[in-house]
Amino acid sequence: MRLFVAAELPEVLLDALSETSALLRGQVRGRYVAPDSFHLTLAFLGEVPSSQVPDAAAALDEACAAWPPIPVTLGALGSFGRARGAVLWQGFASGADELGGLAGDVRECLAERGLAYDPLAFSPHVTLMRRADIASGVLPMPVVEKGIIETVTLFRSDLSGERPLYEPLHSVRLEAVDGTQDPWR
Ligand code: 2AM
Repeated sequence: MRLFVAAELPEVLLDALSETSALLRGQVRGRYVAPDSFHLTLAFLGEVPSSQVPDAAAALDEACAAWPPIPVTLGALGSFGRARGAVLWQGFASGADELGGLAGDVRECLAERGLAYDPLAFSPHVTLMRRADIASGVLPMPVVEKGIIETVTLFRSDLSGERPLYEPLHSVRLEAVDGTQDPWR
């Protein structure tokens, strides 16, 4: 099965990303990611035998054990690939270093269990569109918002239907070690 590990996004960030996506709809042609599929990929494993799912879940548990919830702020729009067939995403204005640390720990714990992942350097982003034509026109200003990342999930990606379906297989909550209520302070 096709697996990846992603941080789930709180409602406040999903709403802001949906608003950015709605602004783009008036201006950019391409395939829009459905708002209920927005996520922040930490590690992409690709095809993995189902017998190794417990190892991947254990890697997640270990990697996340030391991480408290991570405050983040959405940032600028960016793109990967060709201007007439781009992956268009929204990045992070704050929290990127912590997200990089978490992604590094997830990847290390996967590797320790013999699980391979795409070694491309981690670049925190939430994909809003694929095959976007951004060659002409100006992109709108994205909606930015603050939120707290509290859940990391192992997903199965099912590409057999009209649009990708992401099925959560195992989730870990990031817990504040000292009982701090407000991670912004
Ligand atoms: P994305 O993070 O840029 O959106 C499931 O395919 C998720 O894993 C998608 O969110 C996808 O891109 C991400 N991903 C990361 N590396 C990938 C790769 N090499 N192939 C496919 N998807 C990848």
